[in-house]
Amino acid sequence: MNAETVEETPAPLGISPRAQFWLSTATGIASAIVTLGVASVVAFFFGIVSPLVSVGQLVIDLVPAGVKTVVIAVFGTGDKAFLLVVLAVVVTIAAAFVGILQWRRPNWGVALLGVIGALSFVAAATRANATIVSVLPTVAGVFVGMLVLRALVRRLSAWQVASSRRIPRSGKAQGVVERRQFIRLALWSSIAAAVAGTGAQLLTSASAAVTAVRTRISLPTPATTVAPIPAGADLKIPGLSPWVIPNKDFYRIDTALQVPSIDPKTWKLQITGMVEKEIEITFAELLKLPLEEKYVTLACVSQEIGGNLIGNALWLGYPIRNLLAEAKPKAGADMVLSRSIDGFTAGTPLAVLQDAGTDAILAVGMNGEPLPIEHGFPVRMVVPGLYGYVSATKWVVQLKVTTFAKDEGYWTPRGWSALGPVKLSSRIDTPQQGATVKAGTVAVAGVAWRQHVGVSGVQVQIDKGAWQDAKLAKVVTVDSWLQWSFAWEAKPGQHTISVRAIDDTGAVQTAKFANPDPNGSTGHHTIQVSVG
Ligand SMILES: Nc1nc2c(c(=O)[nH]1)N[C@H]1C(S)=C(S)[C@@H](COP(=O)(O)O)O[C@H]1N2
Ligand SMILES: [Mo]
Repeated sequence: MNAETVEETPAPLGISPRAQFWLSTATGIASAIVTLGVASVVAFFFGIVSPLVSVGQLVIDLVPAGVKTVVIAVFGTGDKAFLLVVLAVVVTIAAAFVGILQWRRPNWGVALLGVIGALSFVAAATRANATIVSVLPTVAGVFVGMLVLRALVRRLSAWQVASSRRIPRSGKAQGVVERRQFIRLALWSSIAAAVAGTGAQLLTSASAAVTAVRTRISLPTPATTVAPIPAGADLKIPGLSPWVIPNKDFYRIDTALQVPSIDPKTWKLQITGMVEKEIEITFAELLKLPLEEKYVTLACVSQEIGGNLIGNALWLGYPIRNLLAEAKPKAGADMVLSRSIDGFTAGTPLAVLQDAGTDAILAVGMNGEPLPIEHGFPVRMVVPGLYGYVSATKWVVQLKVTTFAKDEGYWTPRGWSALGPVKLSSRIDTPQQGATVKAGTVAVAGVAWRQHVGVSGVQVQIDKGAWQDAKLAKVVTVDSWLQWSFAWEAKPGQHTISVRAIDDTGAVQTAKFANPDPNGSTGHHTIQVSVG
């Protein structure tokens, strides 16, 4: 063996360009974790929402209605999870960019972080009920994030400089100490921030205190109760939605990224605006009033034909008309703008809320329990016959008597109609679209609704044949949906099944297709099934 071949080729000096790229990316991500972690902890201590939530909320409020409709159509009630995933991806890319920039051009990364911070500042400052305190999490998080970003890039430079030299005798690259210092700072700062931030987020979103208060509430016995659900109202056919949807399965739609947690002790409702007498009522006072029970089906205007943004529940509450009668709306008023603590608003015709036959209520109970937190605890509105976006304000804190000319609800400037009466509609629950069923008698069943008007007939059409009457379940109230069933003699092959409803005025559900926006979808729910 000859001496030259034994000699090692010297290791390349410095950090390779590719490693520099990834290390500076990691630097940016570590700084982002620190920024968000510090912000979440500060937010927790002040009992306010963290920047990620306020930025997400701003996105929700700014996203064009069309995009939102698509997102809701695709992800349904998972729309917020989708937004969070998108936000996480955007934050990661932005963070990587900040790190790379700071590495290539010192202080540019810090400046970019400042710009991103400014956006978050605006998001926090423009939220409903924003105060000086609202921007503290952003300011603190961005400040500490900037310090960590600078420190990390400095250490990375020190490592780079040191590793460009050789250890005199061995010829190996130097910089072991600097490398260790960089990795230590990057790891410890991001682990500490991630743990503290996640802890703070969990404590905030679980709103442990309010959850505990809610479970201790015992609702008063209603002054007016409903009879038990009559036999025959719930057909109990496998695959058919139950007539009353349990709270845990009830659809949820709102713009709140973080569910408001309201302590009922501090809750009050104000009735203001065009009234002779302003009224304020506390939760304790509300519970002392004679409460009424009502079955009402709540429906979302965003529901596609055949969709499931609809549910029927037993609500407990107090008629809004009684409170309005006390406040005495002034002449000329035609709308009540209800406001949630989170800034959401709905514009409801004053006449509907005053109508003795409509039973619009301030609800405190849902299916025998206090309202679940995500369904509006402690108090929400429920108005039979109107889509949720113009009537069913959750976490409601104010009713402003006003006019449609002067005011508009949250969704109106976003392209949805100011008025939102529920349209006559029906749905096939079983069999499901694309199902294979056995030849013979098949139970086709579903629901039909036109709250506050009532449904008097449901018809089924097989393969474009004649419309045939379905059997209706027992009607409990015109304010709730109605189940129906149809015994279909299924013959082998591919078949199409459509459904339409007829309301109590004799109107037949239109076949004309319409998208949910601006005021509710129309068309017949139609499914394809194979009979084997
Ligand atoms: N505060 C608040 N209340 C709200 C909303 C909202 O975004 N924020 N969305 C409304 C809409 S669009 C619907 S369909 C119903 C849904 O009520 P649920 O989530 O209890 O089913 O709530 C209404 N009340
Ligand atoms: Mo809705």
